[in-house]
Amino acid sequence: MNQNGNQVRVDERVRPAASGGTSAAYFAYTNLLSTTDTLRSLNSDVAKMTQVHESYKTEDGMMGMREKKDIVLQPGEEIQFKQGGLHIMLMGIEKDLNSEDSVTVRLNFAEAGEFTKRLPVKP
Ligand SMILES: [Cu+2]
Repeated sequence: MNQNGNQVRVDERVRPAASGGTSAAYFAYTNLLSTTDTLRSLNSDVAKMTQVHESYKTEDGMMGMREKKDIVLQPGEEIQFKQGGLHIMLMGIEKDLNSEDSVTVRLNFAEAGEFTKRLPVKP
């Protein structure tokens, strides 16, 4: 929520990247079930490895990021993957990602099953 009480929308996109590099995917997902759900695994069609990362401040004030495991969503809870926060990290990019390409990210939940998201590549 922002200060007006409106839901903040995530700019859905994947960052451009060169083959062999890394990229990140940004979007939001809401648990529409009436039960708690857990993210079991994720993958994408353009990367060798796909992980949920969190951004954090290191002891010397630098920004770092690390894998975030145990993603648990309460009923109705929305998770936002966005720049500077939780994000989907795409590692080992297998081809150049340029504007107007699109990328598929799949999230696998214990309860909701597979959720597929198609995202545009945008700087
Ligand atoms: Cu990351």
